Amino acid sequence: MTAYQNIFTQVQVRGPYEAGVTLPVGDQPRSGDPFFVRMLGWIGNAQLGPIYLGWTGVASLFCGFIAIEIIGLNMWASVGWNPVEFVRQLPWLALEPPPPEQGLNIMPPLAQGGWWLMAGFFLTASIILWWFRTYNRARALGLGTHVAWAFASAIFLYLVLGFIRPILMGSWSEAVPFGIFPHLDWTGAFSITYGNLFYNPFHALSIAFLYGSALLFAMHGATILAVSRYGGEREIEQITDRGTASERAALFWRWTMGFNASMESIHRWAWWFAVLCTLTGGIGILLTGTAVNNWYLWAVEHNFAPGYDVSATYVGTPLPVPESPAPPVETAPPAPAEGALTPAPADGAVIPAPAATVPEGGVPAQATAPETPGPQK
Ligand code: 07D
Ligand code: 07D
Repeated sequence: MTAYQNIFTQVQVRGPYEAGVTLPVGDQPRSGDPFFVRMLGWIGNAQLGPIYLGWTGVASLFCGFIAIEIIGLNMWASVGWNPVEFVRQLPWLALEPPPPEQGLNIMPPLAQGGWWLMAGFFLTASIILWWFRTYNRARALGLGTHVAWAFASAIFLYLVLGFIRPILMGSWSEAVPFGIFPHLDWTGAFSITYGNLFYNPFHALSIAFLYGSALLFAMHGATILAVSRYGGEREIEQITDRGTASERAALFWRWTMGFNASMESIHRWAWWFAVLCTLTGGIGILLTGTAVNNWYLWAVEHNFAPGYDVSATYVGTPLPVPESPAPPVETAPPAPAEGALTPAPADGAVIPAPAATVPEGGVPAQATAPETPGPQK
């Protein structure tokens, strides 16, 4: 039985090289002589090549190379051209977008985001050229263009993050920096700046589709591996021939959950989950700072987040500590209730801390939640 718990491809069929279908008139020939690599055969097809480059492929790689070059050289310059420091600090190095005072200037000084704009231009050109490649190659093979449209959904999020939203906000400084940890810092800061992205329903949808994609992928991958002893991976024949593999796979889920996807529909599920992850995500980012400034306050307004008083004063009456009477605690009078948050002083001054003395041994447990009514009758 364990022989069927296959994780890596165990059988590699070697035949003549697969040359591929005849290319449409006007297309360039495929380049490179194909050869077999056994280790590639463990994780995919053992045949490597030939590859179709075409002009979109060459142009995309060229633009991608320029972008990486600009980013890399800027990062290297930022450590004084020291190669050791460059490698050591690489995850923390950044190429930042223009500062806010440059607005949407497309010709800022190079050291003030000019390089960032140039790198962004070439990276975007590279990605879009690669999109055309996926579209054109699918057409050349007589396929549907589903891969291209799924990729377009990811490109939509990428463009929202670095191009469309910054334009709507009127400043390139809103865009994401290039850099491994710097782009994570940006992501964290973005969430905090706009009042916690968890309260953005589109972020929630995007997460649901992300997690859903992982779950579906696991279910589908596991199901097909589980029936590979019956030829389950030969999905096309299974759809038409109704072999035992397909039917057992379907029965497994019908018995487990009462419902099963079909051999075909499981791939529609997967496509939609993946596409909707970045599509809903892009909508969520597009709304942030443009239509909604603070997702937490938005959630309070829409009754799905509690409106705390965060003015650092105690709210509610002190609760007695079990077994001992609560020592008197001096608390400052509560701040005037002006909406959910105490507004920051207009002159930028620090909000004065409320006067509160802490008795020796710490403050006793305080009721910070609003008082709840007694049990409903
Ligand atoms: C496995 C397919 C292969 C792709 C890989 C990525 C580069 C970047 C560039 C050094 C699943 C290749 C990486 C070409 C090198 C320089 C300057 C895809 C697979 C292996 N992120 N992000 C990563 C990008 C955003 C976030 C890793 C790109 C948003 C979080 C990698 C973009 C936000 C975390 C990376 C982009 C965000 C990451 C691994 C573009 C919100 C992590 C990615 C173009 C969505 C994780 C240190 C991966 C990590 C991570 C690349 C955008 C958040 C460097 C190219 C602005 C929270 N991101 N990211 O495996 O380990 O993807 O970070 O939009 O925790 Mg990111
Ligand atoms: C980035 C699409 C563009 C990529 C392209 C690829 C190359 C390289 C090279 C192959 C990833 C180009 C490729 C150039 C090719 C080689 C070698 C897709 C991209 C075109 N979040 N969050 C999401 C969670 C928090 C924040 C999405 C979870 C905090 C921001 C996703 C949690 C804060 C943004 C998600 C969590 C925060 C997001 C991304 C948990 C930070 C976004 C979906 C459990 C403190 C993005 C609406 C995706 C978005 C996004 C998940 C927490 C910030 C579902 C699970 C509260 C700013 N978050 N997040 O597919 O769309 O990205 O938000 O805490 O912008 Mg989040």
